[in-house]
Amino acid sequence: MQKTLVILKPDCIEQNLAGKILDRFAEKELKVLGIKMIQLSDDLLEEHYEHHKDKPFFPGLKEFMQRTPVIVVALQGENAVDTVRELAGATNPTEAAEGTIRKHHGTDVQENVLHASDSAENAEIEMKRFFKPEELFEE
Ligand code: 3AN
Repeated sequence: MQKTLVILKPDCIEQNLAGKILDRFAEKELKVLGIKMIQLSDDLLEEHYEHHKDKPFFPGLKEFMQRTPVIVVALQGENAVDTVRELAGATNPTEAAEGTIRKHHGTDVQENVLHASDSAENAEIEMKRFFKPEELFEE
């Protein structure tokens, strides 16, 4: 069993796609351990996108991620990290495979519907970043 952290980004919220995306996770038998809607702060975004902090697109990325509240979701299931990244598709929707969430609903490399942890190690870090222990309901 593995955990992963998903952020349903502002373009997802604006298109009212949250239910549809959560259904895709349920179809893969991923269980929700925690879920909440939050407005991302500058500090949280700077920590989460540390690897992009010096990139020219960072200010635009920050503005986009704060355009509406987002929904953060902690999931658990078999191979959860790879399962969700496969469902999501490539970062750039034009390069994403047919049938993936980003291919269907993504706009461009920035407005690509969701964030998903890229490793089990990062999933643990990201879950702690966005959830307090008492907000996660593990069996
Ligand atoms: P992923 O979200 O697929 O793991 P990362 O970690 O490379 O991809 O990028 C994190 C987020 O930063 C992306 N989801 C996207 O919103 C944004 N991003 C990445 N590259 C660019 C870019 N060249 N221009 C604008 N935004 C970008």
